[in-house]
Amino acid sequence: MDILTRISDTLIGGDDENVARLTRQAIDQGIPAKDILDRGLIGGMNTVGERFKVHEIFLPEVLLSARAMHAGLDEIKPLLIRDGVPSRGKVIIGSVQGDLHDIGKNLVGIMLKGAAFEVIDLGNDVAPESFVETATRENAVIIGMSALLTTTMPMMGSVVNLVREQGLGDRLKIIIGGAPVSEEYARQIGADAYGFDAANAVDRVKSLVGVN
Ligand code: B1M
Repeated sequence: MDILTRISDTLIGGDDENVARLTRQAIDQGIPAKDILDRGLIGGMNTVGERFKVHEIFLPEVLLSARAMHAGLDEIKPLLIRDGVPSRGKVIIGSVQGDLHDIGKNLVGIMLKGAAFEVIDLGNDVAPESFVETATRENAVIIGMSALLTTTMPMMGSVVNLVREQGLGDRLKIIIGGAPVSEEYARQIGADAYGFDAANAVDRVKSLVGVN
């Protein structure tokens, strides 16, 4: 069995220590971080999602897999982040109010740091006011929101409305993402961009602030 399949299987089994160990081993073998991420870690997490949906596994198992995912991400993070590069601007990120899913959001944060943005991560379950107050105080150029639940998606619209009400829309752009979100939804609520994955989020943020 190749090492990426082993990472994926071990993540599905929720074994964080061995996911970290295998991820280090894959790095040592020279496998690109993007492959470890896409085929090993995210691949495993997608299977977890499918099994959870059909009630083959339950929340405790999903939580263990999420912990294992974070353990793997911690190992590849240094490969995705470039230090000491001048900042291209501040980005405020968070999972919206009511939403505790943070793996995708964390990944977006890591990739943005890798593209030389200064990232302020507000964590999960972030109130609309908190996004906007922090962005104003920090003079941020972007707010990035993640939602994984159809029930929490509408909070994104609340943030867009707050930004508009406060007349900040000219200098503060909004990008949204997460499994139930779409380009169409972004248009509907008046967000400036939608990112379908973390790498695409970086491309969209770059074009919003006008850098290559
Ligand atoms: Co939950 N969960 N969960 N869960 N969970 C989903 C989302 C679900 C689809 C599972 C399913 O039924 N198949 C389902 C949602 C159904 C729906 O609303 N349509 C669901 C449910 C129902 C729930 C609970 C309600 C379950 C319950 O309590 N009965 C509950 C809600 C808790 C809450 O938030 N209030 C719940 C809880 C949990 C855990 C806490 C156990 C755990 C989260 C742990 C954590 O995040 N620390 C968890 C997990 C792990 C999942 C699944 C299995 C995996 C999510 C994940 O991390 N994927 C998920 C099933 C699935 O998505 N297949 C599921 C990997 C991650 C890299 O992908 O986050 O999609 P993702 O991010 C992607 C893109 O979406 C994008 O980039 C990333 C890839 O590069 N992206 C952005 C994300 N944010 C972006 C922002 C951007 C741009 C791109 O710009 C700013």
